[in-house]
Amino acid sequence: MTKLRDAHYTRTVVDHLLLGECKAEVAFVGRSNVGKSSVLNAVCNQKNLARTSQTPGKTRTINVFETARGKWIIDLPGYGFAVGPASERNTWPEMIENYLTNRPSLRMVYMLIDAKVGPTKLDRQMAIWLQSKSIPYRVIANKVDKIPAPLQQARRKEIAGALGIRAEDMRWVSATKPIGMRELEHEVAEELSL
Ligand SMILES: Nc1nc2c(ncn2[C@@H]2O[C@H](COP(=O)(O)OP(=O)(O)OP(=O)(O)O)[C@@H](O)[C@H]2O)c(=O)[nH]1
Ligand SMILES: [Mg+2]
Repeated sequence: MTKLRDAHYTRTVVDHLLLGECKAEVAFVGRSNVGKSSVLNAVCNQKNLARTSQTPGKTRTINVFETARGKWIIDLPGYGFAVGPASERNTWPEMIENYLTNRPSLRMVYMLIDAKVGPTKLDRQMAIWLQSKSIPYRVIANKVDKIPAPLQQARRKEIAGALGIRAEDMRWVSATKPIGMRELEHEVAEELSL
């Protein structure tokens, strides 16, 4: 058990400048519908902390969840799925980019990949961009429950290979089945020095 289980919603903003300071934070990024909000909930062992949906484009704002005083977990909008008015669509990537490049307290970005879909072109671009900005990130393959058990090892290597990282350096989780989530919980708690 970690303090992540005490996490509670604190605020929603559309501009990182309105966030204020904190001691440490981690954030989830990835394609729309990859399961960022679901993984956030699962890692905190809570069902309805962040809003989830079967329809891509559910999270459209920067949402803050506090686990202990000044220790935040951030749910971000997804990328790669355009819905809504053009003006709103255009603000998504910028909102994410501005957030990621302007938070000195950001300890780790968890970049989610759909284990079944594999890394998309946008996922690879995001990884390269994070590297170019020296933003610490870790790749998490989610929805691994969709991969039959005998194929999982090969799939894991394949996804890591496509991203140019070692399979051991990538987390392998499911937000809906109990796979990999407790390890991730401890890792996040450590990043936040909880
Ligand atoms: N089978 C399976 N489904 C999952 C898993 N994680 C999330 N889902 C489903 O995927 C859909 C999208 O989940 P969300 O958590 O809303 O995804 P998101 O990345 O936050 O999406 P946006 O907010 O739109 O960017 C929901 O129907 C979830 O139930 C998983 O590990 N396995
Ligand atoms: Mg979401």
